Order: sequence, then structure tokens, then C-alpha cells
Amino acid sequence: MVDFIDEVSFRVCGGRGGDGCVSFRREKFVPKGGPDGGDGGDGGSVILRANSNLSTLLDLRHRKKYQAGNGKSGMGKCRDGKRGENIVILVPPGTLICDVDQNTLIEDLKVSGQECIVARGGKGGRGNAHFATSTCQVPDFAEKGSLPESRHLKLELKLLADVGLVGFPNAGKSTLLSKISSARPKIADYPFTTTTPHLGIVHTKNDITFVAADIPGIIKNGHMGKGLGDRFLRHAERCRVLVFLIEAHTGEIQSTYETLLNELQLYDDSFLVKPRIIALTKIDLLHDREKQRLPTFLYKQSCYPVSAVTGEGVEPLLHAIVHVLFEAVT
Ligand SMILES: Nc1nc2c(ncn2[C@@H]2O[C@H](COP(=O)(O)OP(=O)(O)O)[C@@H](O)[C@H]2O)c(=O)[nH]1
Ligand SMILES: [Mg+2]
Repeated sequence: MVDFIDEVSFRVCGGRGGDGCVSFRREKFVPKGGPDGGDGGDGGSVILRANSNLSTLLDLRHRKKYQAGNGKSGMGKCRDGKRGENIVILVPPGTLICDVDQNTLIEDLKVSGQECIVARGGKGGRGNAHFATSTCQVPDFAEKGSLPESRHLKLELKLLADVGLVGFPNAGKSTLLSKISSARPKIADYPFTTTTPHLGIVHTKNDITFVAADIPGIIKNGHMGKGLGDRFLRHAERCRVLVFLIEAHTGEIQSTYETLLNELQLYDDSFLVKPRIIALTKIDLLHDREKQRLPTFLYKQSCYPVSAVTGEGVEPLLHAIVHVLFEAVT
């Protein structure tokens, strides 16, 4: 089965190693004391770490390069230079890290907390204090810091949609998705059709991010389960919450809801145990009085009137989705 893919690419570069220092002790009455040049500090590394609080690569889209700190040079009196700062980039678990130039997989960060060093910093050079020997008591040289690793990375994440938007054609799924989501991850090829399910990343006002999928392909009268609907519904199967979209102005809200439930159940009983929310769509087409007559519950499920066109009701709907998602997690 084909998955949704979220993808970013950027360059990572470790810090240079600091140079070793050439220095000699200065003491009264001793014109040239022994060598006391300290070592350079190691350069910082760039590290990728999986973190289960993240679910997309979205936050990494805007930066093209990550550069760790350079090591500082060594100093006299055998003082070593400071290490360069590491950079830690957080990614969601399930992120594949690939080297673009070598076309290889570096690591698959599967579990939260797992780390991978993607660009090592250079080693600090040794100061001249290391190089005094019986034949060379006044070494006037030190090592240079070494060069860091640098790489062009591509990160790839297979996204699972948290929330599936289901409804018959024309219910307003695509329009609502484009209204609530800020980004559209690239979708892996669906070779068999020009109709693709869409995925959007939703950022709510209180900084919660979730992934919503528009699940097309549900058709009335038991057509589902064959061909397209079948493929798309497999996505819905993995969603944690389903939002049922039903046009509010048709006067057939309840029967449409029943038909939808029935269609889903024909495909798989497990849909009926998923938490669900009902959105009554296109309410901008209704007069105020008609809006007031909309049902607030259908079979004990709350209904949320929305208009993707005017934005009315969208915030309360998102709020409800987050609430149910959160309950669904714990
Ligand atoms: N007036 C109004 N029209 C809408 C709204 N949402 C969608 N539509 C229209 O309804 C039609 C079907 O919408 P679409 O999002 O493509 O439905 P989908 O088939 O469920 O994806 C399109 O012509 C949309 O412009 C809405 O909130 N208000
Ligand atoms: Mg659509």
C-alpha cells in the first residue's frame, strides 16, 4: 500500500577542530621555558534525535543548513580550547535519514530518544606541549584542527493520518482540508488514478499539530469496497479519529449519516468503534433560522456546523477534534 510521504532536505556540517597552540613558559630568569601550548577543542557535531512529541518534518522545511560550532584554539599555559557546540535536531520517530550524494540510507530513527550523529566535528589539534622530545626540546609547531564532516541529507517520514475526513462526494472534504491545513506533504504516487487522497498538516491555535487526510472514494449504494474506495479506505482504517462530513442544506442529514455509517461498516466493522465527529458542512448556504434547526446530536454524537468558505464553526470543530484525539491517545 502506498503511504503519504513527508520529505525535507538540508545540509549538515560539523564544526572545525580548534588548532593546537604554540607557546612557551615564560618565567623570570628562564629565557625560554618548556612548551606549554594547549590543545584545540573538538568541533561540535550535528545530531538527529527522534522525539515522540513530533509527528511531521514540517518544522525543518525552512532551514537549508545546520552548522555546529567550531572548536576554539588551544592557549598558553596548557589551556585547551573549548569544544564547539553540538546541534541536536529533533525529528519524529520513523524518520529515515539518507545521504543524498552517496544515495545511501544512514539510519532509520525508529524509537523516541534514538540518536544518530550525521556530521562529526573535526578533532582539535594538539598543542606544542605534546611534541617535546629529547631531541626537540623547543617544538615550535602544533597540530592544526581537523576538518569536520559535511553532508547533504534527505529526511523522509511516512505519515500516518491522525484524522480522516470521510463523506460522500461533494460533501466538502477537500475544501475543508485546504481551509484547516497549512502544508501539503508530497503524496506518494498513486499509479492507478488521477484522484489522490490529500493530506494536510493542521496547526491549531494552541500549538497542537495533527495530520488530517481527505479520504475520497466513498460512494452511495454499496459501490464501495471495490477499486478506489477500497484503496483509500485503508488510509481511513489507520486514522485515530474520523470526521463525518454531511452537507447541512440537503435536509437529509440523518439519512446521509446512516448511509455513511452503513457503507463504512460494510467495508470493515472496526470503523464503528473509532471515535467520530460529525461536521455539518456549507452552513453559509443556510439562513440563520435554518442553522438553528440543525441537529446538535445524531445518535449521541455531537454535530458541528461549519463553513469552509466563511470559516464559521471551524475553530470549534478543530477544538473538538483535538479533544477527541487527545482522549483517543490516552
Ligand atoms: N457554499 C459552500 N460551498 C462549499 C463549501 N465547502 C465546499 N463547497 C463547495 O462544494 C463543492 C464540493 O466541495 P469539495 O471540497 O470538492 O467536496 P469533496 O468532494 O467532499 O472533496 C465545491 O464546489 C466547493 O466549492 C462551503 O463551506 N460552503
Ligand atoms: Mg474532494
